[in-house]
Amino acid sequence: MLTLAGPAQAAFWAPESGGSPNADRIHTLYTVVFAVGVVIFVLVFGALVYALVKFRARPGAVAEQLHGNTRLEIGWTAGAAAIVLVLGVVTFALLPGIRNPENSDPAGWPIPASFQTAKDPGLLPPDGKSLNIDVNGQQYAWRFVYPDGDDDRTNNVVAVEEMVVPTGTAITLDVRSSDVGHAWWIPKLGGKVDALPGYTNHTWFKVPLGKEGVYTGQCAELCGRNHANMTARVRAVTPDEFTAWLAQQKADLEAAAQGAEAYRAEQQRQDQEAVPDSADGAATGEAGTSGDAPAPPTTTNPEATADDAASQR
Ligand SMILES: [Cu+2]
Repeated sequence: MLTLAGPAQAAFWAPESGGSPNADRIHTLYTVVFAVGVVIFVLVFGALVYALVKFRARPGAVAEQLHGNTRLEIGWTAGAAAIVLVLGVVTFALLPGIRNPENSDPAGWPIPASFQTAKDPGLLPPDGKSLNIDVNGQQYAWRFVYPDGDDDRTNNVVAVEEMVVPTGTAITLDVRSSDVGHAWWIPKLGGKVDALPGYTNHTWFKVPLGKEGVYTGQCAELCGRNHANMTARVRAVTPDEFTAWLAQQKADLEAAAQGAEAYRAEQQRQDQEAVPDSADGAATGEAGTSGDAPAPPTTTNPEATADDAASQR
């Protein structure tokens, strides 16, 4: 009864689909292969059951001795070859649409030209424009870094666990890991992609306009004791909502940077106020013994360090 329940059936015959064209094509491919398999199953088992019943042993019957049937043997060899050929042609016809990103829709999110990353053109849609998000797996969460127009990842908008994306827009992903092997998988948005340390894999998806919503998935590679809690989530919003979300994240980031700046300035001011104490201590030859004064800033002498290293050798 559990296996017959609707949700259990959702991805039983073929992977889930409906969130991105590549997932839909994977689903189509599975359906075609499955249908061919069902036809072969019915034919083979039908012939087997028919032969078992029709030619079963009867008292007094003598089995006919025969050898080979050239027409039949040529037939099933050619038939098998034709089946493999059909499956191969269908697969290779659908593969490019699964692998290669599609252009954004005209009503998709307008991607700023500065957001374009230097990427192999084969990993970008034909028009060369995508919203490229860095997906980093780490025990036990996914971290998403959005582009901001420069080459480094400093001060970029970051999301953890939930990726927010605009609909109707080509999203390309650089999938990496900072510790062990993970696998990125949101079934409705396409196939699994390994997230490996020291290597970057690529995938893409495009949630159709009007299909806004939350698409869930799960780390698909056993990555440690908390692997089961390493969920993945993509929230697809309208392009306008995405513009607002990105602006809000950016504003929060700047507010946090300003807060940190103000905190550092305050700390520096307090340190400077405390300086006279330690200067007195130094003057009387008691440096390092005055209890409440902060230690004077230490400077690293690169030559001394090099000498130390040399003497250790
Ligand atoms: Cu994982």
